Amino acid sequence: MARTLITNGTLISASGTSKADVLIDGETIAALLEPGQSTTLGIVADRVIDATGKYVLPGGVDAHTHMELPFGGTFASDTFETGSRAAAWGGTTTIIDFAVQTTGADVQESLAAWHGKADGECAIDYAFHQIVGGVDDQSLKAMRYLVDHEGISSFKLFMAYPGVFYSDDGQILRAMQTAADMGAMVMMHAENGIAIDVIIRQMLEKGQTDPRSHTDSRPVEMEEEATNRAILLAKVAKCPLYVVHMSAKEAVDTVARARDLGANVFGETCPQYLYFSYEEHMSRPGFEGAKYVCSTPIRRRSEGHQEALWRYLRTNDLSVVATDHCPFCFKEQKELGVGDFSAIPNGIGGVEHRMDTIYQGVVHGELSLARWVELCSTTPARMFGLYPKKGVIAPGSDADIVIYDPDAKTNISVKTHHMNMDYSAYEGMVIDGKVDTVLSRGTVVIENDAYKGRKGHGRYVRRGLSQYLL
Ligand code: DUC
Ligand code: ZN
Ligand code: ZN
Repeated sequence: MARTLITNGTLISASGTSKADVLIDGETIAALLEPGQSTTLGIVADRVIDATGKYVLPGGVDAHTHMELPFGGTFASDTFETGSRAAAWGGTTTIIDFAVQTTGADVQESLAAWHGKADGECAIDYAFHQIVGGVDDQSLKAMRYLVDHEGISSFKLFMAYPGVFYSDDGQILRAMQTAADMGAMVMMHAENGIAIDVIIRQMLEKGQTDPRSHTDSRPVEMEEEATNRAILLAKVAKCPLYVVHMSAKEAVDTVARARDLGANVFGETCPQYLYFSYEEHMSRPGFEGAKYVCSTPIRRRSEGHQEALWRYLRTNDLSVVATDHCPFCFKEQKELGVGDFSAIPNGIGGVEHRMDTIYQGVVHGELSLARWVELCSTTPARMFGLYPKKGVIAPGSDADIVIYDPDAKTNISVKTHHMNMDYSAYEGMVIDGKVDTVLSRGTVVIENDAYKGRKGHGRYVRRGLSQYLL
């Protein structure tokens, strides 16, 4: 088994920073050594990586991606091959993607189809959540099977998208009861889709068709109401609840209140909600705002959502930053919605930029280094039953490691990114810091600005139950 030694770096974990060398044996971490200890002990490594002046952190865990998601008559443009490679470039070494069951389809067959898309394609390790788009006796039974036999311990339900993924309150309650019984997590897309569809129709009738109408059609109250309803349904079912892609401060307020009362309720936000705004991005001239159409929507900066989200990331009322990576090209995909904002495929690609964009929170004094790692790696691993295989640099853990250079800069552009998209939502953003070297289970996959990995290196990881419950 090849041995690798990472020396002279500053180790960042969810609990703080320290000076330590990391010894890797094959695919796992063998030991953490005090500086100089490897020489004293006469340790010989096949390869030494000098991390002087750099941070050494556990590889990122992106708990929310949608490779090849069918949506709005098209498919998210990254395959597992292109998307997992882009993730590696950005310092993410595990993705949790969503297998999709639509109404009437068989859950286990839909999971098998997702395995078929990912098997042998990924550059990094991957796991799945299961979307249950049609809650009935059969799918409830399948949920139990997936927890027991398939390493899937979290199920996404939708209060939005009537006729596509939508579940009504009775269906949600039943799925939550089943999940609770199994110790599994329900993940919720919390927007009142029935009311939103009424607003969309009314806006289109009035001739409001431009991309920024997408935000106007999904008022803050629609997210707030649905989040609160999901929290109360979860309370009745005694089910852990994880609310995905939160953008409205009023919605996170409801999560914070539930958490203050000791509930197993958790919030996730995404870089797009921390950086993009209605005023600056959704309102760009022509059809440009379509690049930022996602759900929940990009909110008004003037309403204070961004500041509140950063604050909630500090207080842990938002516990995870994921990307909701759901890329669509501008040409031919986003353009499906020219003349009708409701036909713009919902989603932003960002799997490559999460570690960098959230590191800016450290640069700007919003987050500590430890909190950066906690939000982007350790908590998602614990939240979704991957810990301590993932999310930590400790003996016995997978050697998924990022060496991060705080003194370098990253220029984000469609010209240099690796996602399969014809634009970058982050175009022109200059970032302090840079992903320098990435190891996936002991194998170097990114080094010297080059991809050294291969498709098929990434393996499916079976997950246990959440290790994060209160
Ligand atoms: N939101 C998005 O922006 N895209 C895909 C699905 C979703 O819920
Ligand atoms: Zn969603
Ligand atoms: Zn999503």
